[in-house]
Amino acid sequence: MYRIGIDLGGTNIAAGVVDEGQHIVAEVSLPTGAERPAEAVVADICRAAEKAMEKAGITAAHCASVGIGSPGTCDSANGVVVRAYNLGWDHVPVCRMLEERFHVPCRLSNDANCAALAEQVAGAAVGHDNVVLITLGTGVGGGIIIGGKIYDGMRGAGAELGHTLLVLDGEPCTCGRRGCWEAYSSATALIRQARQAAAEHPESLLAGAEEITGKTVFDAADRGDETANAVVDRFCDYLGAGVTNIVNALAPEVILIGGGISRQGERLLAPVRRYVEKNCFGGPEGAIPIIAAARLGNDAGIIGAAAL
Ligand code: BMX
Ligand code: ZN
Repeated sequence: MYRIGIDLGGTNIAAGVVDEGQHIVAEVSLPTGAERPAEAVVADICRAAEKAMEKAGITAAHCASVGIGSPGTCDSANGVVVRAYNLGWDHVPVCRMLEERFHVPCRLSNDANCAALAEQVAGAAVGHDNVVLITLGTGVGGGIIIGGKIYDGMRGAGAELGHTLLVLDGEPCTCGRRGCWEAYSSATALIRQARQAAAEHPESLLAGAEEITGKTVFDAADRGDETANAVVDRFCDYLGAGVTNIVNALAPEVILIGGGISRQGERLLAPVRRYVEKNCFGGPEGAIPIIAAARLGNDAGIIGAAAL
């Protein structure tokens, strides 16, 4: 039997057919067109899934289930996307809509929850039952696996680790509050921090860069640029502080860091590990988890959604 996994994002819909060995055997991606009504987006989710099945040479009759990962608050028990501001979705009963089309059970969870589940069943956290994954992208996504299962709290509103407080009265967050971890540790936040530093240090490579991306900042740091190194060091401290909060709250066995910035590997991970060892409750003798990069990259959304 196969399962369909759908990774719904603000920019793209990716649908994949996943086999029993957790491999994506066929995948189709379409633009989300989030400015359209939810019905039109769901119609394209179905179209992407159908095209992926066609590519794999199967039909819905060969599939046991459909799973979908969406940004925002997802009521997984009822299959409803409660709120996803980047999609403009408010109480969209996406599972019912997909079940009507494919006549197989549909499961829904938040995008980062799906990525965490994927890493646990097929990625960097295989063999561990208590795992936290954070994704550093436009925002900071959080996925918590406890006892091998997604934990997202009442009405699926939990595990929003990006919106735990890091700085009282701090930087504004996309959620309307201030000082959320997301406002310090997302790729968006890193770019903002680099732009500020570039304005203060016109001699820096960052000031000369045509466009600042997360990679530009790390590249300039690699080339010995002091300003860029200071930005990266501070960014790692913010990340370390947030990871320390997770260790103190949950002491999971593994904490994985995903998203584009995680490709920086040890330049990011080593300072975060040092920060946690120095600052977590219990110190170096405390419950220091494995802190590593996520492994599945863009495939995590599809594999995790299918695994729901
Ligand atoms: C936001 C929030 C989370 C999501 C996270 C990562 C919305 C629409 N999104 O904190 O639910 O998991 O972003 O999303 O409320 P990404 O866009 O960075 O991948
Ligand atoms: Zn927030």
